[in-house]
Amino acid sequence: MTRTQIAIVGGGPSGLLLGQLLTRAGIDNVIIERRSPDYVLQRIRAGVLEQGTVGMLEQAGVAERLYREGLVHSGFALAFAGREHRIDLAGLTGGQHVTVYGQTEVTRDLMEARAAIGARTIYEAEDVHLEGFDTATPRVHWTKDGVATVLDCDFIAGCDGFHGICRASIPTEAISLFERIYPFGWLGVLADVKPATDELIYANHADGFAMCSMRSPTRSRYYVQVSLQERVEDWSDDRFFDTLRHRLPAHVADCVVAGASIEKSIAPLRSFVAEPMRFGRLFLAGDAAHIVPPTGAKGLNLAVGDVHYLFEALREFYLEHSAAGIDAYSTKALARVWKAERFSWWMTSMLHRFPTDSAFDQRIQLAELDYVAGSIAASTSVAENYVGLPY
Ligand code: RFL
Ligand code: PHB
Repeated sequence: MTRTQIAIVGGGPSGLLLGQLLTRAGIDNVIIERRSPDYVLQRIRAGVLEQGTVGMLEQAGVAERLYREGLVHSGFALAFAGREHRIDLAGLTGGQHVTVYGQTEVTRDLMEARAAIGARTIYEAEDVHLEGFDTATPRVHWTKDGVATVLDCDFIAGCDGFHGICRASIPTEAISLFERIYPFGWLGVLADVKPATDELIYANHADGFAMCSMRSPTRSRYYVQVSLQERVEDWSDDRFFDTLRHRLPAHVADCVVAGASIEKSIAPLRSFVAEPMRFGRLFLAGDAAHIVPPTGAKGLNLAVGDVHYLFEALREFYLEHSAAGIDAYSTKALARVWKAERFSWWMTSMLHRFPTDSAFDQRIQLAELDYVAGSIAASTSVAENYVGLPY
């Protein structure tokens, strides 16, 4: 039997960042992760970081490479009806921007920092389960290499993603779930080709949404909306790039360089929130508590926002001997979460083709985009949400 102050279940970006902040504040923690480090690093996901996220990574001491290699973007484009409208993030928000830096890189930086600081991480932990988080003596159990371990702790941080066990361990009568499942997914391709444009493009097209993103000046990330019945095996690289080009404005399509995919996958789109984010001595953070469709680039940023609130609460508990922060955690985090849920839902609704859409619905989408393009007030609203609401 071993002991720690905070048992962190899940070694994705939420768990790793929380662990790094706690360790630097002198608060002992152990991360229990079901997968191997390589597996965690191979999940290609988010690419856009809010300034608040970058600030948190700096606070954790892991922003050096990000500052060197991350791409600062001060705008992005909405494309629709053969036109393009640039959202001038910097101009509309008093100089704010976002940084394009892959989640895989954030994860790698955090893993290396954790190894360097000598904090404990258990990878490939099997049969992880929680006990007594509604008492003063919570415990986490797991098995590794056939050996069962029990970890005593003060608190458990449930950072184990949407399919994790932490949220599922909370009695159903103590938790409310809010969900919207969208009738489509995103087929994403990563390829080592020069990006078509300098900034990201979100395109509304009668045949479905498409978007252009990137990871570096030589690595592109593209997505097209597909129905949930589609199988990745049926999408050759040629078919993908033909579909992408068809849905982009002609002058952008001409700049798309097709290349062999180094990753190709379909992600379903979902909005989901679990309330509250605390049950006894268990806190939920990141995808364990909420999911957004990727259209607003908010998932990873929201996870980091939760970690901000949770770290401050735990720091206050240990260093200032006050439980006020942990008592306020769920309420504070959820207020910001719901605003990002709204923005992500709205961007998704405005940009995708819904199978049930009538001609009326499609005209309304175009009117909405035209309104955003023509109104400083509407563009400012998009910009301030995209760069991230304050903590
Ligand atoms: P993660 O990354 O899912 O990590 C959870 C970790 O917990 C482990 N785990 C367990 N460990 C122990 N015991 C168990 N029983 C466990 N069950 C699970 C898992 O192995 C994993 O290592 O959650 P976390 O840390 O909260 O991070 C959330 C982000 O990963 C997620 O929100 C973003 O990737 C969402 N997202 C985007 N977010 C952005 O902010 N900007 C973007 O541009 C963006 N693009 C995206 C995205 C997500 C996508 N997909 C595929 C879901 C684009 C895509 C396509
Ligand atoms: C990405 O680069 O993977 C990406 C960028 C912006 C989004 C979603 C995904 O809104």
